[in-house]
Amino acid sequence: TALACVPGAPATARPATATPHVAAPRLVPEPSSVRAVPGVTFTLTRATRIVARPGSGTAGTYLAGILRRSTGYRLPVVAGGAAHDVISLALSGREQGEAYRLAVSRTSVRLEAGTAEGLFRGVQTLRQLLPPAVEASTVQRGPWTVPGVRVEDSPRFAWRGTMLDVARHFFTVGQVERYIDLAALYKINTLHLHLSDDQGWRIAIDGWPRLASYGGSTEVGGGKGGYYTQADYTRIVRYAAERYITVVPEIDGPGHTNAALASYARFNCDDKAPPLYTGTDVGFSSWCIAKPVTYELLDDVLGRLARLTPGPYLHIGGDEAHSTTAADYATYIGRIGPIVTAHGKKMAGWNEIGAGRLPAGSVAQYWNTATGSESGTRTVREAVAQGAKVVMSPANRAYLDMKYDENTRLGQDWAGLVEVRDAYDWDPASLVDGVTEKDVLGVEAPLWSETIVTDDDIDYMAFPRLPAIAEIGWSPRAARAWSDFRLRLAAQGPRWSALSVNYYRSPQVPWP
Ligand code: TNX
Repeated sequence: TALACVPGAPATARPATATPHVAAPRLVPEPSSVRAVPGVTFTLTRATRIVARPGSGTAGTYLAGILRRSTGYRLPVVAGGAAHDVISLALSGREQGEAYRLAVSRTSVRLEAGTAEGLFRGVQTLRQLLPPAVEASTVQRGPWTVPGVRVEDSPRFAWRGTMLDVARHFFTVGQVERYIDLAALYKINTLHLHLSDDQGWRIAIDGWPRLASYGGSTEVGGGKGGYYTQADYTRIVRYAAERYITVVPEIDGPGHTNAALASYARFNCDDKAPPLYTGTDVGFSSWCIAKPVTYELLDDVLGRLARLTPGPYLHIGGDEAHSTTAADYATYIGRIGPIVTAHGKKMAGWNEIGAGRLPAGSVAQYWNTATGSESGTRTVREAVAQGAKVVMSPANRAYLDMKYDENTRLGQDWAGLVEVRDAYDWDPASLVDGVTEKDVLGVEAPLWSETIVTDDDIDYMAFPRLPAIAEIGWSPRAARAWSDFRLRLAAQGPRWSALSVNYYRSPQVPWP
């Protein structure tokens, strides 16, 4: 809007209720409603206390953990008391689910929500209202001011995810936890872990020890790979849960199964184990559809994961099964669905699963680049026709492993180059004919790791595109505009610097 061009005016598209020289808050994702309270600021001091009322879960201690490191203040978390110089977190009957409201006055910051999860989402907004240095891991100089503001907020979609491919390159528990914290700042609530692929099997399964010990022993490029013990996986699940993030584990099949096929000769139709694979081709492997052992294995694996995973979904992959006939593929989906259901979970899978018979409550994750009624949209429509919901991850918009431009050192370009604006400027409810708002469960940004090795690599590809996808998932359609988003994104740059996030300084964004 024109406002953004007026010096001294708030650089966002909101009404100019803020007093001059007090910039409107620059939040990502944009809340449903933000009203500035002119002339008011709250200042966090050495004496500030965090009042976390009963039922507020981890939100208070999580906030304290962040604020203590950078402010050096004690910031005790207490259950009640003082009305002044406090940040208070309380449950209220006015909101539900992830919704929250935040009110900043001269003497207090008041956060309320219907659930602990809602309070946790609200804490992320409060972090972004504080100066960027609040994100540092060492003590910084204040003042620690929060602009006077009233925020009312709730998410547009229930599933706001990111996927980490720990199969092509293995990432340690610590690396996954670091990524969880960065995602939490943008109100991501789902972590999809791609636990198996041709290049590696990454989770120990009782009774099938060679899956992890041999199938997990390498990765793309021939490095030493790795796998999670069940205790490791449980640590990740718990760490995510403390941030109100649901883990969705994926065991891919019938394609993308070479690491498992290499681990046990009897999984193969010809009883011969192929060698381990460290390249980046796709589509060459398949479970043996006719063999009972395939389903004995899947029952054990999915049963184990169901018991270790509190969330409602098991992701069964189903993508790019180019070495499985169409008839075998349909047979396979028809058999794996009831296995997932028998273990008390709902089935998620890539959009191809729409070609098979889906159990009630299934989720199809759309990764194709086709739009409208193009042929590549057929399977997701078939899934919707069976009552499935859709998570949108179109590769040319939502894939974090696509290069930004032709100079990007990391990543791939088979789905095109994906600059920040490409990642942001689309809508999940109007991409595919027959997949409308009511069919869309949410959005997800997958980070495939053929070229991704270090934390710096993860950061570079995820930031700033993960926040773009997170906003698509959270903010009301009407609140989203690229011209405004790029300014709010720019304000995140100093926060990422304080967090030591190696982000991509896109030329589309006016970084400070
Ligand atoms: C396609 S998209 C894949 C992955 C690759 C990715 C690389 C999909 C469901 N499968 O196996 O890692 O492209 O961009």
